[in-house]
Amino acid sequence: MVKAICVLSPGSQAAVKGTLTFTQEDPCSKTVVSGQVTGLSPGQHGFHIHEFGDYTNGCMSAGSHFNPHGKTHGSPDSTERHAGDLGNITAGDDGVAIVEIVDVQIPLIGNNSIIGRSLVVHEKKDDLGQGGDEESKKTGNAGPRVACGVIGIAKDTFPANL
Ligand SMILES: [Cu+2]
Ligand SMILES: [Zn+2]
Repeated sequence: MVKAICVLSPGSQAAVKGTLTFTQEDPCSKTVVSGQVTGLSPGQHGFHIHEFGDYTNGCMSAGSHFNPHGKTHGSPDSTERHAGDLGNITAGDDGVAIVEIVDVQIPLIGNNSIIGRSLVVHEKKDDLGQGGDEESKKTGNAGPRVACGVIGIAKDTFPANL
């Protein structure tokens, strides 16, 4: 099993914090993302893998949505989506979002591994490409990046598994 971890760093809202773990059993299995994000405004927030693991100028340096197949932005359930499109997470009135996502397009092993890229949490809801404007097909109109973090190899992954 390969395991990766992402500790969120501040973006446009310093109060947003979180730790997410990523696990993939073998090259054919889906990746499981689990953990929690706190300090959010109640409601839905766009949740994506972005292309660069770069925090030089904060979350803006993470680049665009991870898109190795040249697709347009969409829902995680759609065939027309960026690989990094994980939809939305939902915070309760306490500002806490519990994350439990299983996805086939964000491998930790092999080509298109997301290790070394970034996870970004947005201020607004991702419209999943259904917003009817041009931006919807690029970013889902999810707005500012409230927090982000680089996805790194976790200590209980053996290098031989990568
Ligand atoms: Cu994003
Ligand atoms: Zn996207």
